[in-house]
Amino acid sequence: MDKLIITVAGVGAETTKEAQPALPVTAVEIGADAARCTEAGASMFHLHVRDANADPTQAKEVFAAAIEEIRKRTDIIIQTSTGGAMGMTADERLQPLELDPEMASLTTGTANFGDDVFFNDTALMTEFYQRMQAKGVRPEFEIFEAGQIDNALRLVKKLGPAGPLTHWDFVLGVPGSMNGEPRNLVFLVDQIPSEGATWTCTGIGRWHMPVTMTALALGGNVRLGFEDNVFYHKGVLAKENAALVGRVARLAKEWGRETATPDEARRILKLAPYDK
Ligand code: KMH
Ligand code: ZN
Repeated sequence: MDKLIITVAGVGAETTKEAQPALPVTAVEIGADAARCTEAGASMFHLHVRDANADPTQAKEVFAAAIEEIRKRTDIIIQTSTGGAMGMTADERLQPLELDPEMASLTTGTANFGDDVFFNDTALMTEFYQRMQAKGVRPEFEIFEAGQIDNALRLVKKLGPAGPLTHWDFVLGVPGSMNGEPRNLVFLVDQIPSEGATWTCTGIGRWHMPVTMTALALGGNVRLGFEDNVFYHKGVLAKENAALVGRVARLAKEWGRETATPDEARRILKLAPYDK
């Protein structure tokens, strides 16, 4: 079994400082947070950024500032979000691709998202996929609902691959979409190709630990962080993203599975080596 890749979704677009006072929002806070997470065992950072009011933005300059601060401190794989925040246009959401990140998220279908709708129709996902292919940015297919896997596989079949393997992230427990019961994760993992594919998953809110433990049992990878869940225990806030990373790293190690360093994760994912 490969070493465990822990991805940190440390910022998000919807989590507020009120809900989690330790949420990193400035470039320096995000850089320092990513470094502590690497130290604790993470190898990838799913990156959203915030403006001066801590509101979500997809502005290229704000991403560039956060990436610069991360890079001063850690070689963690940086995966920029193209999901952005609810209601953003496709052009807004695409901006961080101009910075040539190693990876970017790509949701392949529309989903209910709380009281909102996370809009990703065929035209949008096709454009996003083609832009990633053209730039050599590896997509992470973010799957909230089962049919989104079929959509992603259709894109790969029609337009060709966007790298030597496909990487998937099952996001379970968003109100309005699939929940994080073990049978759902088992079902989704079963739908992706058994060869040339890697996967991670995350449980939203109270689904964080059930999804994590199921992923470890299945030999998959894990995503966590304040975008997805702000609690360490029920009603007890996590002190920082690194605390959530550390717990999963310890659990995996107890089970005989070490965490991957960023460079080891690059090899597992067949990404280009990081040029320091
Ligand atoms: N903020 C959500 C609406 C992504 O980053 O690609 C979507 C999201 C997915 O966070
Ligand atoms: Zn995200």
